[in-house]
Amino acid sequence: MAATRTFSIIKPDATRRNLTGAVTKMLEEAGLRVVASKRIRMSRQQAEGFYAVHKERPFFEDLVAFMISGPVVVQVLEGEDAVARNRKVMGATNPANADEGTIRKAYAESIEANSVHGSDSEENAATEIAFFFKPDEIVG
Ligand code: IDP
Ligand code: MG
Repeated sequence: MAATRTFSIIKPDATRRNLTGAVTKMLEEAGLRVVASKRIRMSRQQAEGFYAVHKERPFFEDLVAFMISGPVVVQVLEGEDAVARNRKVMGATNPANADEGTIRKAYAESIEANSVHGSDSEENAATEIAFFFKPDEIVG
């Protein structure tokens, strides 16, 4: 199977606790390669745009406030079946339901401050990658 790409964010709860390397190590050990990475402070406009699919959800305002509360690390990950591979190593949205060996089981603080984002489909991965990266910033 050919390598594919997905989009990841190391969220503010993880950057605050200096877990960028620890999270990235788990991604790499799961067979994913970081082919683009930058540490940014998201603007409110970016966070609202990125999470627009959730704007009717009751937690939307809190989620946006959380995502702009500190730096994040946006990454493009490459690997075999990258979207599913990343979702597997991330673990369930709510860390209380996350399997052993997953990033959220190891590091998430709560259902909101759950350390990582990962695209949920190939189509959304392409959209999310283009939201934060120019093609020449991705080096496979
Ligand atoms: P996912 O990140 O596992 O794909 P989504 O349902 O897409 O989960 O939700 C996006 C993000 O919104 C979650 O990662 C989490 O930070 C936050 N979130 C999801 N559900 C809740 C909730 O019930 N309360 C508070 N925050 C939530
Ligand atoms: Mg999601």
